[in-house]
Amino acid sequence: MPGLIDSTLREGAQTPGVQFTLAQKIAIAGAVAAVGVEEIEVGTATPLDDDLRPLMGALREMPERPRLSLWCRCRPGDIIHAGRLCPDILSLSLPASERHIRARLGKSRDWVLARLRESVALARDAGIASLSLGLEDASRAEAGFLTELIDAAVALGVERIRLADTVGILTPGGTAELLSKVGRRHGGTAFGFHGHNDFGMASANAVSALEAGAAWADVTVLGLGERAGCARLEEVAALLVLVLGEEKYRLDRLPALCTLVGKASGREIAVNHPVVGRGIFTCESGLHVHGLLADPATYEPFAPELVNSRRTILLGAKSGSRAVAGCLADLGLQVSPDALPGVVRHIRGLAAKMGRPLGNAEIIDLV
Ligand code: HCA
Ligand code: CU
Repeated sequence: MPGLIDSTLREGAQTPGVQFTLAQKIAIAGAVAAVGVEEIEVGTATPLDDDLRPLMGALREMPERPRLSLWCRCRPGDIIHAGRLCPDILSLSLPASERHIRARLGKSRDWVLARLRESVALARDAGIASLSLGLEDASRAEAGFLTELIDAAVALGVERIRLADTVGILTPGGTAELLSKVGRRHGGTAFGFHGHNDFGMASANAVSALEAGAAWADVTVLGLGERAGCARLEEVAALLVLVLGEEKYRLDRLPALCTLVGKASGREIAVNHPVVGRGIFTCESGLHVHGLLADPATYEPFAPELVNSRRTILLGAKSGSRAVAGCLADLGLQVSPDALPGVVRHIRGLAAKMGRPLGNAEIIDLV
């Protein structure tokens, strides 16, 4: 599988209220590259963005850099501008659904097909070697027209075609069906998938697209993006490595990347955020603590150290005697088997009264 395209600097930067500085953009790209992501969508090609030229210049100097792409509307001025910025690949974007073509733009299908031909020709004239076509709202496009658009793009030699689930309405099964269908018709073309998270399906859909033969899936750090955002880099990369066995991303770099993007975007990272939440390896309930002490894999899908974290076992109102015995042993405290039930009762009672689990010092005091 070729891999992931991080769009934190393009779609992520569109998030309401998010405004990265040039220095932040350079730092984020460096941290994304450190994870081993294959391609970075650096921004939207438009003469209105003063950061793009210095940003592309700085990123081109990165050692072992990912491929650098730009996203671009099919406007002549923007395409010519993109050519001057020399991306490794330019992603031209056009709407595929009736709603976007007619209601938003007041145009026709023929207009879209004509724009595609003109834009590809203009991009080639501008010296852009590799082209991607992003089909906006592909998940709601009429099937026949979607096929017509893809056929036209393939005939024009577009190297990659990206299907966007712009309003996040696909299920993982529907995503797989869509990608398998286009893949069957155009075996030689690389397909990409860009999924939104309006129903919480974005990361699952990204994985589903890859499993169904997509070469590329778009992601953003912390799922930044319009509305509920996009597929999350940290979730998709961790699943690819830890469940599907693709040993190509450095997961220990994810916490630093997410912290950096969290600060730059003003977003808190939830305690239970998959992969990088600070509470995901904390356990208090007796049943789970017992399992973890016997064999961590009973209740952990992967070792915390793989994502630079560690396990925390709390003693509280839900703790059982094995958890208490295990924790006391860890703290170097000796309690006879006869006294253990009383200690457990005390710990549970005190924790319930305080409404929180006990810290080490409180446990030592109590014992
Ligand atoms: C947007 C556009 C887009 C484009 C995707 C693409 C979408 O809403 O800003 O060109 O591949 O989600 O449709 O991000
Ligand atoms: Cu999008």
